[in-house]
Amino acid sequence: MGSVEPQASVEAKLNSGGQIVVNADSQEVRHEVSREVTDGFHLVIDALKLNGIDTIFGLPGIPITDFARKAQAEGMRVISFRHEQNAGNAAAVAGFLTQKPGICLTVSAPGFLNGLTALTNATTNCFPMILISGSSEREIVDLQQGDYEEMDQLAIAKPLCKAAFRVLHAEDIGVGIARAIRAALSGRPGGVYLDLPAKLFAQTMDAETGRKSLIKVVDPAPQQIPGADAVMRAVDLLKGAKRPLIVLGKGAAYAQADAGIRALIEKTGIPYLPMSMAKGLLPDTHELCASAARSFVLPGADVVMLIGARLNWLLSHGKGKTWGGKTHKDWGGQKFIQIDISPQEADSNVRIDAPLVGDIGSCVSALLAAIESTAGSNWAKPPAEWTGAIAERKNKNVAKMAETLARNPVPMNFHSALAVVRDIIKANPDAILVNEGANALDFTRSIVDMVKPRKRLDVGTWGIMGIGMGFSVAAAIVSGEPVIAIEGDSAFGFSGMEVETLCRYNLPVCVVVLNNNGVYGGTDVNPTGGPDAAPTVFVKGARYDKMMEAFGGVGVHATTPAELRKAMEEALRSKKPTLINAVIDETAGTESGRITSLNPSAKKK
Ligand code: ADP
Ligand code: TPW
Repeated sequence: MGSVEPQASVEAKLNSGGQIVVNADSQEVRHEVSREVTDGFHLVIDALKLNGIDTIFGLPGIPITDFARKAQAEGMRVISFRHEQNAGNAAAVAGFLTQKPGICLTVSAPGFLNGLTALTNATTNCFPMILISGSSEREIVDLQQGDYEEMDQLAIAKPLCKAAFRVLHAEDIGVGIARAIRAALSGRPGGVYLDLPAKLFAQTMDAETGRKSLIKVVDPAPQQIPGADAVMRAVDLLKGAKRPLIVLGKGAAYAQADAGIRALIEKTGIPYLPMSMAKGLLPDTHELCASAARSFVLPGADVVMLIGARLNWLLSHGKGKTWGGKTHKDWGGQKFIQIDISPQEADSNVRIDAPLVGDIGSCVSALLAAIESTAGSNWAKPPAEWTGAIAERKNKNVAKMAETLARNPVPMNFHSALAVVRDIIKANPDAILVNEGANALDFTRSIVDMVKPRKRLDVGTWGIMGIGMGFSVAAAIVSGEPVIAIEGDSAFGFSGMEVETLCRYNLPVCVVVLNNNGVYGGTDVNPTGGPDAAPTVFVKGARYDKMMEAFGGVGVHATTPAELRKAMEEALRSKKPTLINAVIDETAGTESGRITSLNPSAKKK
């Protein structure tokens, strides 16, 4: 054979399961060896699938384009967006709706940063989400040698989310994904960053060893049972209350303990106030719902039980005039019970007299059991003086609102347009309502009743603009139900390009842009008389409906409630992506909507 080295011919190809099959054949190796090999791409996909995750929201590019392609080829739903922030918002709200971490996939540096706002917003709102981002070559990033899209992403993400991990070796992918899932779901849910450098995806390893390295996470959100003494402390406070109130927050909606919460409220007869995204946990039309008497029950209550709601700015920090205090710093004197999974939440703003740390399902069951065993059928419902006064206040406010809604001004105002939306939601209780803006948000929240849980998705804890289309896409994809997005014209602009995404996936989403020509309204003028428009004012008479038409969806220009009603009914019937440009009086809004008080320099009307 002389001195010629034997030439091995190695042929690698993907088999149907996506693994690389290597056929090594050489003159010396007479028999053909066949060995299955897998790679980073497939290990990430397999790890996600193993954990029941079947959808990815993202935007492709180096180094994750092939990952997105392969994930689709492996049967995952890969929903591509026009901007990463919208993909991130979609992932976050998918997490809220399904109790599985929503996955957002981005490219390095700029794509990662675009997704980061959504990751941080998810963390702020306690939504479980994982931002998976491709990243550049570690060696070059760490020496700051100027790689393509160079950035130390892990370091940047860390302070902005609940947890952050990086995987460098294919054999660690199983652990990396498992840790990310556990961090997102356990305890208080939140956003997790998972950094996957480009090189990782191409790493290969023996398929069988790879398979064994994956982890199916067992019990990622374990029950957390409250202590018996903590339960009794809470029950004793409730028993002694003359004017009790329950506040339901979006944590209660997330927990999916709907039946237990309803049983607790109906058994105790305690009036309740739903925070925005907890609306519908019990129907807003329930006789114990105190939404229409909010400014009466908060200062009037003597014992308040918070269930999955924080005493942050949305509840005026539990003190001040909202709660009956004399000044904005004064405590109103209420005693608080707080059910929360985070042991650190209590006392964050005011004293919590009875903290109940645990998951809401377990806490509510424990309370019900304790009430049953200590009082049974002798549980004293709140005095009629309290419930009667609430009912009276509610009836008065509801009658006043009905009068306002019945008016039919020209042009439309928020009330006359939202009276239509209220009827449509009433007739379609399974539809999901997405809502953002200032006036568009506040008026929708107070006018449109929700009757089922987790049907209202909005700007949440930060009051962030831009969630509209991302939330709408995810809500339609994960629920299969129709979506109605009520959008201020400014709010819509933050994610408006995703109307193309709605059309591309042919989603049953009806977007209503309440168009009053600007941020809060369209009446500001440039005081200098110069050519620039005032900072809050947009192009007058803009036709947002044409944007939807550009991509093959249905666009409607509505100037009356009757036109709006017809268009919304048709959208729900046809299930076609629809955008209704609802023309609203440009003088109708107030600056910052209902939170003008937080903006000391706001123009008062
Ligand atoms: P809202 O804005 O509706 O008032 P927040 O976002 O302020 O609601 O509060 C939600 C709270 O719910 C958070 O403090 C979070 O820790 C808590 N939470 C989330 N999931 C659960 C759960 N499964 N069990 C108990 N508490 C939960
Ligand atoms: C990411 C500040 C709060 S509300 C709002 C802005 C810009 C828009 C209000 O106008 P819109 O609604 O949507 O037309 P309406 O009904 O009052 O006319 N950037 C971010 N988040 C926030 N909250 C802002 C800016 C803001």
